[in-house]
Parts: sequence; structure tokens; C-alpha cells
Amino acid sequence: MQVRQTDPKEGTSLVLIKPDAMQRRLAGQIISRLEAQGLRIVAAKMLQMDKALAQHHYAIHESKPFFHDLVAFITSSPIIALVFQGKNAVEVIRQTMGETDPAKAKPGTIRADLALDIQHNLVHGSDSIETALQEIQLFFSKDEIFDCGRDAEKRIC
Ligand code: IDP
Ligand code: MG
Repeated sequence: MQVRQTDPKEGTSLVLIKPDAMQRRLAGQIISRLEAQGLRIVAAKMLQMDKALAQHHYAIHESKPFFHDLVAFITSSPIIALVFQGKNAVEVIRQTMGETDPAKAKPGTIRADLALDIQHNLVHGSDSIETALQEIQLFFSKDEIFDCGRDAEKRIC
């Protein structure tokens, strides 16, 4: 059987469909917009983040004034965590999401088109290749990720 090789420029990134997106029935639309960029889902699960996971995931913001509210928001109801794979995945996802503050995000981005405010901005995407690897490990074990290179025979590529 022919095995397709993963493009060396292909990367992976963590995406979280945040509580506001779930409550507003926007999960499908957000996932569609990311798939439309040519990215593929290689891992997915629904979960409710607990305080410890939220504090770890957002540790970089620990000293920010919005940290407490952010942890309360992200743990407030279930989310969907996904790993997307594809060419320049981190950058493509960041561009598709738009800036953190929807008021500043470019038209056509998820946040500009659909988000309500800087906290309720619907979606998380890792901000660098290094961060992506750390964040993916926080949410998924290795055997939950259907990596394209490793699992080409499973025909998700
Ligand atoms: P990002 O999600 O675009 O990477 P970050 O600066 O990493 O943005 O902030 C993480 C999350 O914290 C944001 O997505 C948003 O939900 C929340 N957040 C960021 N800045 C503020 C703020 O000034 N007020 C309230 N919430 C904020
Ligand atoms: Mg960030």
C-alpha cells in the first residue's frame, strides 16, 4: 500500500472551542473555517477543563488582571479540544482566528465575524510551534493523536 509522507513543513497546533462558542452553537462553523484552510483534524475530545488544567494552560497570563476571570470562563462549561495538522498550522490557525480582541480583528476572521468581546472570543489557537507541542501534550496522550505520518494507513491524510 502506498504510504503518503507528511510534508516536512507540516505542523500541528492545539485548538480549543471555548465555552461561548459551544453555548452559541458555533463549534461546527469554527471547525469548518479551519478545515477550509486545508487543515485536518488529527485529535478531538469534548471535556470540561478543571481549574488546575486551566491555570496550567494559561500559566503565561498568571500575573495579568484578567487571569482569574479567564480561568473562571474557560472552566465554566464543556469545550472541544482539537489538534489540527497541516502546512504552517500554527500560523494559519492564528490568521483564521484573528486578533485576540474581536474589535481589532480583520474582517473575515472568526473573531471579527463572530466573537462578542476580548474575553468571549470563541477559540484558542497555540501561538508558536513550541507552545503548540506543550499545549497538545497537556490535552492529549500520544495514542489519541492520529498523526498523518504515523497513521497514513488510517486514511485521515
Ligand atoms: P490569544 O487567545 O489570542 O492567544 P492571549 O493574549 O493569549 O490571546 O489571551 C488568552 C485569552 O485571555 C484570550 O483569548 C481571551 O479569552 C483572554 N483575554 C486576553 N486579554 C484579555 C483582556 O484584556 N481582558 C479579558 N480577557 C482577556
Ligand atoms: Mg495566547
